Amino acid sequence: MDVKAFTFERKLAAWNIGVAIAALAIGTWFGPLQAFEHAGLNLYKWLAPGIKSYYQGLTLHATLNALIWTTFFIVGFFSLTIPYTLNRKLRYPKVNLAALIIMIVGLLLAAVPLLLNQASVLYTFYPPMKADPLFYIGLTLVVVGSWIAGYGFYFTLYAWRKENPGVRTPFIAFASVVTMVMWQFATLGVAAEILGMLLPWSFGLVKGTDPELARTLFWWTGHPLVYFWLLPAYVSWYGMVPKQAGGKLFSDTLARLAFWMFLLFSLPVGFHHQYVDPGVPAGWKFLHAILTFIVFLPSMMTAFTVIASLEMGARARGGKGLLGWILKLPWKDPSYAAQNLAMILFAFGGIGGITNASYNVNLVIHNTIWVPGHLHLTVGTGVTLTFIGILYWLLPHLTGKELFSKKLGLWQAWLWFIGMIFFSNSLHLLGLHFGVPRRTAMGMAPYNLPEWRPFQIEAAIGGFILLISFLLFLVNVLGTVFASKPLEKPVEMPVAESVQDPQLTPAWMDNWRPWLAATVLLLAVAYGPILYEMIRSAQFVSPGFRVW
Ligand code: HAS
Repeated sequence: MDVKAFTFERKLAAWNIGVAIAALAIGTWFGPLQAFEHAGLNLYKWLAPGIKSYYQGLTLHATLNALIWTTFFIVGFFSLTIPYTLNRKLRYPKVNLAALIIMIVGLLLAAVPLLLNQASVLYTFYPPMKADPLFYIGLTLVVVGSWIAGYGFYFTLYAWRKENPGVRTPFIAFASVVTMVMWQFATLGVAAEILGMLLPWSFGLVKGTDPELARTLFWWTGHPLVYFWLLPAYVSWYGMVPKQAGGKLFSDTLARLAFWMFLLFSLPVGFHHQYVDPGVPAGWKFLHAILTFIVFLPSMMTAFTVIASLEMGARARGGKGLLGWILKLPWKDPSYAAQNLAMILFAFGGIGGITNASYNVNLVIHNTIWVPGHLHLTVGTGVTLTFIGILYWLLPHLTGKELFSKKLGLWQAWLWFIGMIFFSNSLHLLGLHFGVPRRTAMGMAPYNLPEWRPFQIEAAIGGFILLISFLLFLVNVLGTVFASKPLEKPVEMPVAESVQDPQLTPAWMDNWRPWLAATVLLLAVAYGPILYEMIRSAQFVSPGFRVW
């Protein structure tokens, strides 16, 4: 592949990823501040009057990290993975450029009320909390921009398929496009919520809103959102990490099947976030619980396939024994180490996910600080540490410069791993044993009990280690961009070959129609009747509240 032919795609990726890292660099600071506040050390007072409260900080933290860092990184990453593995330039580069511009405009618009404390509604923006209209407009533009980026990718794949009839789509391009299509379906819920309900309400065009309907539309998007974050990490775990480990993708067919299953089952599961909502009948919660247990399966298939692929690589490097091969994995490569450490903690996040999905256990942990424990193992480590690991080869690839320091990269990955163990362990225990609430400035809460303190201090220690880890990452990014030597030999995107010739993968695994039809059908069954009923009986009576 001639990388020079992809100059536009590389610039596009660099811009997207630059914005993503900038968002992470701002959003991350608030994480340790929250952990310190819970442990009784309130540093927020030093940020006043700029940042007015814990809740403004928490909104900035989750919006910038969970929504902005991820979305920009993913769109930037796919701007390379799709053209590179198809060996074809983007079909309509202007479409993808327009997408980037719209996303940046959206981000800037949303930033204004966020920074002015006019939208401290947390990243789930549940009504009846009401934000400034600019916040909703900004988020809408970020989502619309990501749709347009998706259209650019679909046109590219479509053109490639016409030029290569009968050829199986290369796995990485295939999996990247499936992710964007899933996102397209997923975001219909939040689009309906914002455009149909929240925006007119925040402009004062309608007096009231219906929080239950809004929450349901939100979680139509909210759960698949987590797979939108996860699947690009899986693209790397299936398609790139085996190459870095010296191995091959264990099964092209199994990998594709996992992605099709994610398209089908990521979407109709939103009610597992609403088990305690009184307005949702039990039968619908049951259906979504069953579907949630099904969406667990492609992740188990991923665990099996990825570990098998890594084992093959390690054995090819001389690894022996039942587990001894693990030592032969390329642990000294920061890109590899970060991603493997991310996988290990993600497995624990997955176990927590199944706990959450189980109705009666969910009643114990729902709205407790256990949930942030879960989400920091999944999006905060499985996804974010993987993206950081990807950046350890991607930054040199994009800048043409050596990674500033491999050693710093390794320290960063291990410190993240260790810090997150402390942090998430204490959050899980606080939630499970004591029912400590999430999203609460515990330092101010009169009911904060002394026996919670040791765990809160453990979380603060974890938060501090994570902060150090993040600073090392930033030094490596800035060092690579501004102070590193030019590469002697270009760094290429690692692409793992498959053990089995992809051409032998059954044709129906590369045929979009049945999978798209099944997705629409399943969505219609899992949401159609209940949404009809909710819309029919909606009560748009709740005024907006500003609780911060
Ligand atoms: Fe979740 C809440 C259920 C996965 C993120 N989740 C959240 C929230 C977030 C989130 C952000 O059912 C909070 C939302 C809010 O603000 O209210 N989650 C699940 C289930 C899964 C799951 C069943 N979650 C994720 C992922 C996330 C994420 C992925 C982000 C990326 N989650 C829930 C539920 C709630 C919830 C309820 C609501 C709780 C409540 O009451 O509020 C599953 O998909 C997980 C499957 C994962 C696995 C792990 C597979 C392991 C792999 C690695 C293998 C490699 C290894 C390395 C071990 C089965 C693939 C080997 C090592 C070598 C050395 C070789």
